[in-house]
Amino acid sequence: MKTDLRLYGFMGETEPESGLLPAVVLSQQKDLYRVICENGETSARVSGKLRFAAERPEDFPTVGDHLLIDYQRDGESRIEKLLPRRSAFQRLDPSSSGHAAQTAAANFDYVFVMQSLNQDFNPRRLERYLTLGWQSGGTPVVLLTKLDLCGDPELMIAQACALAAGVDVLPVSAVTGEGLEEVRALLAPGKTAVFLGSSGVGKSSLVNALMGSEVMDTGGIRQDDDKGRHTTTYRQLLLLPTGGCVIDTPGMRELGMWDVRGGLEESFADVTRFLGQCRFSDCTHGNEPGCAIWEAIRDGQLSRTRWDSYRKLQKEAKYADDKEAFLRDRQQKHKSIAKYQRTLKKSGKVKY
Ligand SMILES: Nc1nc2c(ncn2[C@@H]2O[C@H](COP(=O)(O)OP(=O)(O)O)[C@@H](O)[C@H]2O)c(=O)[nH]1
Ligand SMILES: [Mg+2]
Repeated sequence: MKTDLRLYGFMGETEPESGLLPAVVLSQQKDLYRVICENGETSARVSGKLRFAAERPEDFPTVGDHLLIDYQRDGESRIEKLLPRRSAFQRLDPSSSGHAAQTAAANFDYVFVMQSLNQDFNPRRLERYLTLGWQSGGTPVVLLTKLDLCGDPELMIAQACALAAGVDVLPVSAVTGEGLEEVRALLAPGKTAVFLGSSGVGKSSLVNALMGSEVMDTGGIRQDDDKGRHTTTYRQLLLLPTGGCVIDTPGMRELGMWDVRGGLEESFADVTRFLGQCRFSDCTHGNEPGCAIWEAIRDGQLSRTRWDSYRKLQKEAKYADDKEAFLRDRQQKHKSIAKYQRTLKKSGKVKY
């Protein structure tokens, strides 16, 4: 029987090119991919042509990506084409000393922003995750985990709801199963969720609870262990018995702020609605007269903490931008220094 790729979120939006089959990436270990196509699972590598055409690290496939492959029944298939992504997480590529983006997961519908109710709950981090969530193109959903360990979750739930305006907030327990029905209801067939949360928050436990079996190791085993000790490094996109999919990728932990400007607009709508309303169009929101931000803070229409958080995240986003520009400038400078030295050498003014 042929595998129905619609279960993996592939809606057949493209005309397959002659001889190529649509496929979805289940996992990746360096250059080797595990993908699923109508004939089932197969190993695959990027073709020479696609590798040659790839200009940036983002142009390489990642977990959740939709592809066209040259299927080989025996041996490795070849990935010939990467199809457009409807959502993606960029993270700073650790091998590039933090100045290039890399895609960590693609084509998900929901971003499960996870914090635990017993010790991990941190409003500032929640804001950061929500911003990243919006920016990815997915819909964030807040999952407050370990409900069974928290005697009085009401305050934290209310706090999360206040920060995450317009976003569902679901308290869950992987141990008692409370709240799992609400999570399953979101993950209808063809829908995919990706998890965003610190180590130990309960991502793998939730995957196991949703799967109904122990597919993931839990309990703080290092997830990005190169030796592949952890099952997460092997299997990253999982099909749930109820039809939806989850992505629990080890790379999500190192997510840096990349370009969050789009996400900031949405997760800080309560702040941005006051922007552009100051007396001076170039107001820096310092101590100029007629600053709409400070008026809103004084009137109690805008919270000071929210304004500070917004400024902080904005600065981080700018830093990521600037770092790129900085490196470009530096490279340019080195080039012109080298050119200048060559001219000097030719003119005989200096001897090396
Ligand atoms: N009591 C309780 N413990 C949980 C729950 N979810 C996870 N844990 C525990 O928290 C620890 C970390 O969970 P794990 O799923 O490995 O977190 P991950 O690092 O985010 O994948 C493990 O010891 C789990 O048993 C929960 O809902 N209730
Ligand atoms: Mg885990």
